[in-house]
Amino acid sequence: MRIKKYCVENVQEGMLQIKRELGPEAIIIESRKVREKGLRGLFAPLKVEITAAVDTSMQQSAVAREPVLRPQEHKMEREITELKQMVNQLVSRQQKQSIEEKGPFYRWMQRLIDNDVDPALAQAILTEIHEDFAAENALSDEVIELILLKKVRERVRTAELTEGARILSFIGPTGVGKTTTLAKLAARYALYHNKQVGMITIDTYRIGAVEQLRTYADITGMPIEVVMTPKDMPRALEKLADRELILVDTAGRNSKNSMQISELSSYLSAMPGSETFLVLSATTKTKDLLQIIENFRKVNFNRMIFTKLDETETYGALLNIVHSTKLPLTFVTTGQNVPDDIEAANAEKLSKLILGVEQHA
Ligand SMILES: Nc1nc2c(ncn2[C@@H]2O[C@H](COP(=O)(O)OP(=O)(O)OP(=O)(O)O)[C@@H](O)[C@H]2O)c(=O)[nH]1
Ligand SMILES: [Mg+2]
Repeated sequence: MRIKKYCVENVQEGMLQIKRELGPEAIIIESRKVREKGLRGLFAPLKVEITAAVDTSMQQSAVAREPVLRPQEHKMEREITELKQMVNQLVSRQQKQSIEEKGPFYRWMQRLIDNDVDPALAQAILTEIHEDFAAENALSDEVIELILLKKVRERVRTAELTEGARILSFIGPTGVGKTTTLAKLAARYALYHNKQVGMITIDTYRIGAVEQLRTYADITGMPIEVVMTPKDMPRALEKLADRELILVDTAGRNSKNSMQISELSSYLSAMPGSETFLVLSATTKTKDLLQIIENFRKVNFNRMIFTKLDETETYGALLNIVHSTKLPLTFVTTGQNVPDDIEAANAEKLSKLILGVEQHA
């Protein structure tokens, strides 16, 4: 008996090689998909490893006795038929695995990219999985999905508000939902946490902006202070001295306007100890979000809020941004209703959205 292993591109190529080297009597003992070792193997097509065997004593005697030994011929015919069946089975199995041929993680890479995860980040995550689990022969889809969820979850930083937080400021580009988010939080802290809440608005750019917040303040009976210059800030804070929580609204800034950003910075410097939220919309492209973050860096924001999760189908941008800023997400908002459409950021839930395992409810 002679046994030999062949590592080939596909079954057909393997069969030809086996036939050439071992003769038509060779039978296939085992065939499996294998991946090249190392990084190269991550996206390279899978190879086929075929173990074939041939009974060498039979090979020799078959040639010598062929003209007279009809039962032997019969056996060979049967073996060839079996061989053909085996090849057919292998070919159909190979077709089923055609996606896998592009690499076992190709499909998952595609899934992450389809959900707007930055390709470089997607590749880094999958390379990590590949390295951690290189020893495992074949991971089932279910297992890969669980590992992926864990890897994404590890990167989605979330952090609840600290107990002692008293001043919360909301900054960000125009129209992302700063005022609405502030109103949601004000109502929730007042209603559900029995906090004495006050508001400050330094949104003096837009006509009607002060009125928007004043309307919410009137409905909830909360005091509101309008601040026109950074110098007015201490007085406003003093007026709200009895408040346990002060929420500060700011005008949406075009982050490309560095004058506006510097001005915003001086307002925030007048509020030491402020928890400053950069409010971003989940509907904004990653590239634009990265630029916005860069432009707002001067203002020392230390947390983020993503709004309008209800207005998009893909959530990869959240992962890209949290990963890039290394700053935590504290809240996400999911609609226009005040105060209902806001949630504490939950890494478990967000990673399912990012991976497209769950849709936003
Ligand atoms: N669908 C959806 N709409 C939202 C959400 N949050 C806010 N909005 C809407 O977005 C629009 C703008 O909201 P604002 O709160 O005025 O935004 P802003 O950031 O304060 O805007 P400026 O002060 O002009 O910069 C409003 O129509 C809100 O109802 C959300 O989570 N989902
Ligand atoms: Mg506003």
